[in-house]
Amino acid sequence: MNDQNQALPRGQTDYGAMPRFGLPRYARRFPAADRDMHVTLIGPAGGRVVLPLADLSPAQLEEQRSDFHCVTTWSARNILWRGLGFAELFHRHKDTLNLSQAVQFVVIRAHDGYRTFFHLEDLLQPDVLLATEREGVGLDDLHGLPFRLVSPGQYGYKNVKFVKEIEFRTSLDGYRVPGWAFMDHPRARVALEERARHLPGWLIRYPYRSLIKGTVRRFAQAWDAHKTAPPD
Ligand SMILES: Nc1nc2c(c(=O)[nH]1)N[C@H]1C(S)=C(S)[C@@H](COP(=O)(O)O)O[C@H]1N2
Ligand SMILES: [Mo]
Repeated sequence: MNDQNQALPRGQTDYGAMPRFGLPRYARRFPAADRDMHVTLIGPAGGRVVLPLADLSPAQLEEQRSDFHCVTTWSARNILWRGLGFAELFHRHKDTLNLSQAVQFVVIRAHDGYRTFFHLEDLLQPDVLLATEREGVGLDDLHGLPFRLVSPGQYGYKNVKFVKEIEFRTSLDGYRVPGWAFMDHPRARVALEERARHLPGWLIRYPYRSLIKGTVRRFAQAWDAHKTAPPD
């Protein structure tokens, strides 16, 4: 994963950079600069742990270089992230949050309204981070302040920006996918080309690939407008 010469996963193309990207409806959402600078962990019985960004010490953070794979087939290689190891976070707060064997799912919600769900085992992989820095600088509105999930084995849409809440659950009852349900695969593992539910990954590459150009443009235009907007 760290080797630049290593082949990309099936269906992916090196984009050379990491453009601002996502579902079109999130293009114009910029979680306000004064958002809460903490992440809330929620247990299945409603227990909560609040982790303020300001309380993290450099000694707690891990560094990682990894490739990033958007489901629409663009990839960005060798990105440097720093953050809290997810497994470490899980084990540290397991007892306080009552995270028994029955907890098998996780829902992550973001400040821009985005959300997605996980099988807990995918988040306990050793390369999953709750990142606070990218390329040596703190995250910003572009790539997901205050916390961003980095899960290199899963497609970009599981790499949640602007993380607000991490909820540990025993079931997915009552959970609603934010967009079309077929687009949110429960696992979204890049190695298995799990791009979408019910459809073979290789098939959906083609329609998805055609969306890249327009989406990058839309997200870049929204960002430019946001940067040049006069302050309220
Ligand atoms: N909160 C939030 N997280 C998100 C998204 C989003 O729209 N909102 N889009 C996802 C998708 S589809 C991709 S490819 C990456 C894009 O990350 P970037 O804008 O930092 O390149 O963020 C993912 N995480
Ligand atoms: Mo994506």
